[in-house]
Amino acid sequence: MKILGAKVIVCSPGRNFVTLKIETDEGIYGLGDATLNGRELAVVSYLEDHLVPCLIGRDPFQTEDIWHYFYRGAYWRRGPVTMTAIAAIDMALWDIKGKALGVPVYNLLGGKSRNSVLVYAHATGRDIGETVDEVERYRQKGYLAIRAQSGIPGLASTYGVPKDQKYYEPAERGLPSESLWSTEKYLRHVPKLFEALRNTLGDDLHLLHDVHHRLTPIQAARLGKELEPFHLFWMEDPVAAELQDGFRLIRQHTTTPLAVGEVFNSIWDAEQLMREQLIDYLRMSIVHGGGITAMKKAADFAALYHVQTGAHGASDMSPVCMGAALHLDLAINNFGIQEHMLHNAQTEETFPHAYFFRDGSMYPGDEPGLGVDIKEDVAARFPYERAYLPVNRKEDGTLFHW
Ligand code: GCO
Ligand code: MG
Repeated sequence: MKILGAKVIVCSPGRNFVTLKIETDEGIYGLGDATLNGRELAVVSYLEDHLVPCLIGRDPFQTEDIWHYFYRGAYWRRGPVTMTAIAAIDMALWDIKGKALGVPVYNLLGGKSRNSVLVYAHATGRDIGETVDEVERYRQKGYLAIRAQSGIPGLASTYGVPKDQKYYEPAERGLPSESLWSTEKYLRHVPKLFEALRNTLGDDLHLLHDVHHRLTPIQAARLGKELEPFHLFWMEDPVAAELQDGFRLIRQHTTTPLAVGEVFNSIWDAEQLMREQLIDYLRMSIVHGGGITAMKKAADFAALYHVQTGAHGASDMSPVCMGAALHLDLAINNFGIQEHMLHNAQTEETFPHAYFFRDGSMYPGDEPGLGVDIKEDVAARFPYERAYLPVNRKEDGTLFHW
């Protein structure tokens, strides 16, 4: 089998998605997600101008060699744009391999290691009362694990909280908006949120929280300690993770489990964190972590250090990535949990998929390949629209982590 060509499809059914479609001489095609929130067109150019021409004529079964060709062979390694582009190619090739062999991709990765994939949903509210109600609403839908975020008294906008009644969607159309931040107000508020959640909902539910990179190590240590009585499943991205050493300090102070990695694009971003057992869950996604080939290796390395996976699955991972994630989640032994942020109705219409949700878990389905397709005529109805994540400032105007 030979690769005949590949095209990059950009669409915006409510938010922007970039999809790579690789076509072969046997009529089989494969899909890969290439979406990098707010930097979508950089990946489109990287693929169209630099990688796709090198793919023509290759054997799509050579997932390992093609991955190294683009990673090692390019001389310039790593970085989110590069690794998202490589990931898209890798996902599409695994999709082709599965379709050609007539098997779902999980069977090429080791087969089923479990019956179902535990997922967590996002519950947010403008205040503690609304968040408690939202968590309860998700519990009634069957979710066993729920991430809880709430507006912070005295701050006009908060990460994770929708501005109107729609589902939370972090990227906004147009140029970046600006949010305001106060570490003090945040640190005073969050323990009260989890105290209210446990008092109202009891101990059974898995509760998660995303700090979104905003604390220093000693502040994160304080928050982790104050959250210990509420037994969180994890505290996510407590600090900006460039300084891997910073996690030692957090770890010395708290037993609240730590999850990190949604912005990582290479195993080297997490190697020290895993080797020194400074984290409990690796959040790298297939689309930003270099593909199925790279993430299978990262998961196997994590297993050596008792680190489990907890892949990023926000709405900016397209259904193609979600499908790919579920195949890997089902196949590896050290799977922990999968994030599941719902896509809107237009996205569901654009990307028909075999995966489904039932009783708190998800299933990739048994279709050959990844089990996700794209309706190009529907995608064409939703052209690209410039959109960015917000920029964050402290109340005195200092630029801060978003
Ligand atoms: C999460 C994430 C998202 C990101 C978004 C950025 O845990 O789901 O933090 O909300 O902010 O995916 O592109
Ligand atoms: Mg996050």
